[in-house]
Amino acid sequence: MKNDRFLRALRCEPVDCTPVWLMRQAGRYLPEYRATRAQAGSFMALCTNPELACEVTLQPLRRFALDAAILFSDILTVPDAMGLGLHFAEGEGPKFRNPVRSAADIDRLGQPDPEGELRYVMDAVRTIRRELDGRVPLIGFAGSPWTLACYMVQGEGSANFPLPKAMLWNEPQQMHRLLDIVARSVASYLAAQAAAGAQALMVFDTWGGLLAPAQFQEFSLRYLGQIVAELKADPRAREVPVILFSKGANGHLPGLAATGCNGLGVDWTMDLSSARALVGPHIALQGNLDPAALQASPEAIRREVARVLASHGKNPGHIFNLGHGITPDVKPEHVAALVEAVHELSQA
Ligand code: 1CP
Repeated sequence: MKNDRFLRALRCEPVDCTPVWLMRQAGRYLPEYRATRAQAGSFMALCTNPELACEVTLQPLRRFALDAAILFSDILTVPDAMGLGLHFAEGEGPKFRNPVRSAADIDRLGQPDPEGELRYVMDAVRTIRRELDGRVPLIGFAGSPWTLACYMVQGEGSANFPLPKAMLWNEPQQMHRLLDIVARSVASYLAAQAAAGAQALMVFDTWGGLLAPAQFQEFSLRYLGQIVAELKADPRAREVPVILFSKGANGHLPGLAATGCNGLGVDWTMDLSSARALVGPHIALQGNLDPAALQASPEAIRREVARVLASHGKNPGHIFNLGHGITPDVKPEHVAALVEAVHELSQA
């Protein structure tokens, strides 16, 4: 590995400067991504073609001195492989043809074979590892059971996901049956990504913050813990560090840390100094610049980077990232300013 800063920081070992990667670093803010997506014809055509998925994974690394690559795919490939029929209507977000609305719908769900229905993802991981040639580590990922259940029950994106929320109060046993099969599917999918070459694994719990504390424990945290436990018991994944990111749930960082994961994502609503005080020194923290700061001038971005770095301080275990994904309206020059500032200011 030519650049192992990201993996060292994830193990809370000393680094020459703070490693940085960005959620959604491959995506629509890059003109070369838009060109490759147009060539593929659709987002799913891009995801299911390992050569093109590899190409868009590498595009941001050609422009910026990022310290990790993240597999180009989507969290919704797993429910698609469970039979829900993912599609993207032009100009709209993802939708499922067969959402989960009843006990009978849950009975029909199968656990996908990562080297079967999801083989295209494993082939993308193998292709990217070969093309990266040890330059930087590759991060594999999946959605959390709760976040995937939100889309599976609602059938599409939503601001507050009323249907899955109604299910958790009206039919909690059905929601648990759904979360359990999704958790087993996600654990086996992540272990297979590790076997195919992913060097770190991240679980995106984008909608964890929609839940009140008691529901967060019961419907999100419990299944995140089940996934970490399964990965740590699997010889294919045992040595591969796991990062959990529950957006909007910074108050739950101690519970998330207690799962035995190696790193935690932090959104921008809590300072890293406070997050560190909650979890102690032995777990890495990843974050947490407000993604909207990328709209500001390069000078302002540099000041905000300095503030985030100072909030964590010089102690080991910080991976710089945004508090959520890059939006499509961001100028690539502003991303360049961010990455440069992280490396320069953390060295000084
Ligand atoms: O039009 C396009 O080109 C599609 C836009 C797009 C992209 C670039 C989607 C559809 N997915 C992705 C890639 C993607 N998604 C990655 C790639 C790696 C990288 O970070 O560079 C990752 C990690 C994801 C994960 C993902 N997909 C999450 C979790 C992280 C987060 O941002 O909160 C979620 C919630 C999704 C669902 C999804 N997929 C796509 C969209 C537009 C959405 C959001 C839908 C919604 O809630 O309305």
